[in-house]
Amino acid sequence: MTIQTPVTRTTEDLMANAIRALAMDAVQKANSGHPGAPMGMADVATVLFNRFVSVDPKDDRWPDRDRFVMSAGHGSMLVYAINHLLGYDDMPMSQLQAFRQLGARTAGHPEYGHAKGIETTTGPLGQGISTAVGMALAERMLNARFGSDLMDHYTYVIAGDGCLMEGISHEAIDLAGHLKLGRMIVLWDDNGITIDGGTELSTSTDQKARFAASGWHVQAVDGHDKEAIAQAIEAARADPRPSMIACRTVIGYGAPNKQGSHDVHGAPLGEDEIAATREALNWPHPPFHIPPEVTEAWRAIARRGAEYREAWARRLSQSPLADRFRAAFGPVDTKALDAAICAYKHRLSQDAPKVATRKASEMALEVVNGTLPDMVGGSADLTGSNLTRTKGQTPVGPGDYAGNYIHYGIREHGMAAAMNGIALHGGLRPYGGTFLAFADYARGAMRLSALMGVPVAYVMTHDSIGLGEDGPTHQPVETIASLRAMPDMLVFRPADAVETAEAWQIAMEQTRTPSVLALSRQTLPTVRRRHTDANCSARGAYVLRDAPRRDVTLIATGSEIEIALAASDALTAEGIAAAVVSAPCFELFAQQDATYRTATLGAAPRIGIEAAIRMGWDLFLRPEDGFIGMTGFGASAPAADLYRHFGITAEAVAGLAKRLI
Ligand SMILES: Cc1ncc(C[n+]2csc(CCOP(=O)(O)OP(=O)(O)O)c2C)c(N)n1
Ligand SMILES: [Mg+2]
Repeated sequence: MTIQTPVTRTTEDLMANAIRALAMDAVQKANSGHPGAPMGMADVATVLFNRFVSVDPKDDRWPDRDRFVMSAGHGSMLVYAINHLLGYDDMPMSQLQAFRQLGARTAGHPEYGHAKGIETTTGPLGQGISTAVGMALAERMLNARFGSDLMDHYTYVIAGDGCLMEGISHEAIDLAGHLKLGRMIVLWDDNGITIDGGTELSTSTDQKARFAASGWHVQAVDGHDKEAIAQAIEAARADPRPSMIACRTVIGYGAPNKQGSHDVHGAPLGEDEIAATREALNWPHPPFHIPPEVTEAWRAIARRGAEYREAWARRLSQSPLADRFRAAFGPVDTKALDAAICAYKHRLSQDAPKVATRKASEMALEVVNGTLPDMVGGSADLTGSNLTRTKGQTPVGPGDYAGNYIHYGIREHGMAAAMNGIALHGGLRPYGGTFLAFADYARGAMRLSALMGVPVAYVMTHDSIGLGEDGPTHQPVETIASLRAMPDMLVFRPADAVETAEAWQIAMEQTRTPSVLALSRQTLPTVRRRHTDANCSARGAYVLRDAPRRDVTLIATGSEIEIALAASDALTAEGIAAAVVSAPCFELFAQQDATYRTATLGAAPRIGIEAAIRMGWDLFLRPEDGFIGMTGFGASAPAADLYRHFGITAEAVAGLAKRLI
């Protein structure tokens, strides 16, 4: 199709063409990347920023800034171009010229933390729109706490056909519609094209009807008609429902021979087509050159944002809630947490409760939530099983955001992404629960927690065959190993109430690392009977029961500590000295120095015990050492029968120990 070249060009046309030119030139220089989406959505993005978005490149952490999420992360050049044009000091033209190169901030997909103004990592389609739900929810929750003077912004999302086809988008749209997140505005790049070709190859969904069915305000516009776009955004902001604007666009708009085709989705245009595009757009400037008047027009947006931020800062300084607000956006009070957890552990060691670690988690959360006022709990419809809701917590509901507990519904993936969004937004500290086996349903977003370094806490109960009768569909055997395989994620499997409290303390002290707490359904004894102020779990593994000498070292986690201790008792009765090492967190143990690790593990034969597969245990076990655990899926039966059936017993451990020494 041909594009019509307007006779006169408004400033916004030039601003949009600057995005197009930078996108096609950067992709060409990198010889890699996606010019189609940035060129197609350049008009929408220009109108959005020029007329609506409040950000201040001089203070990219300003809490009340509008959030902009490029959910179609392959269109990263749109973000880099805009951030360059707005004047972010870490996005000079040299960064655009180094697009997709090692060490550049301009990674293939937008990476949170690499450059200012990137609100979340996107690229896995569907994550951005779902993370944005958490941002929009956090905004309303903080608005309920601090009022519109301090928190009153929008969350804008550009989503492509891919984002809307991904299953997670359904969870996100459903949740946002239910919660009436009216400050969330999704601009759908309705270009009818994905990688394989036209969208008719793979979808027949009426997206507008889908959003409307979930309670969204829906509009459709020509995504190249700037006045229509502006009017639609205006209406979206005014409507109390979350809004979706279907922006009918031409992918690669401006490239006369390639636009409108999947050829322009993810490959450089080529020198000839770039020359033709310059001609068609009447953009005579050389690559990476933006005329000063165009830059100036973009900088005016930044100046407007700075004025808004300054006015906001004045309101904050005069607000009686200023200290509380700053504390919410500041670091966790680790001193208060340490004091509270220490006192609580003291009581536990004396009381020695016999409770499941999921119950112990609830008990620890009473302490944590009582100490840290910004905690936000939740569960994917398993509140009574995950035990994630503490006494004072009240639920968040449609239009009612004063609470601090979120019923995420049966949406594990959406919950995890929303928690990322809440954590990224700042001001609140999210945790949420489901069964450990369903970590697989949440994994895409959990992986982004780790990659971005956001300290979300995942409460994952029913952590082994020990859950019993629900059977192998619900019994994780490979899940713990797979989560341990994920870089930059702390996986805790505490043995008792004391270790569970310690795990919560460590998780809440993290500033850049998410945590998983794998917790038992079944009751476990308190094994840490001697109180220590020190957090023993912080070393990852430690000697729980020492032996006068080491004939064998039994290393276990979680519910299998009880088995290790029973085996140690049996062996001791036979004159065999068996030390027991508790290993609640492999990742933290791996960080200890060699001296500590050697002293903890000893030179004697070792046996690892965990009701899960062996993968990952090489951190503790040498080839000649033994392992008692699972080799396949579980079964449906009472827990005690299952442990016997799969040979995870004190007798089996003692027998293996005798064979090894
Ligand atoms: C979860 C996930 N699956 C697959 C991909 C690979 N991928 C990147 S872009 C894309 C097509 C996206 O189509 P659309 O959102 O319509 O983008 P457009 O082609 O219009 O730019 C695919 C399949 C991905 N990035 N994430
Ligand atoms: Mg598309």
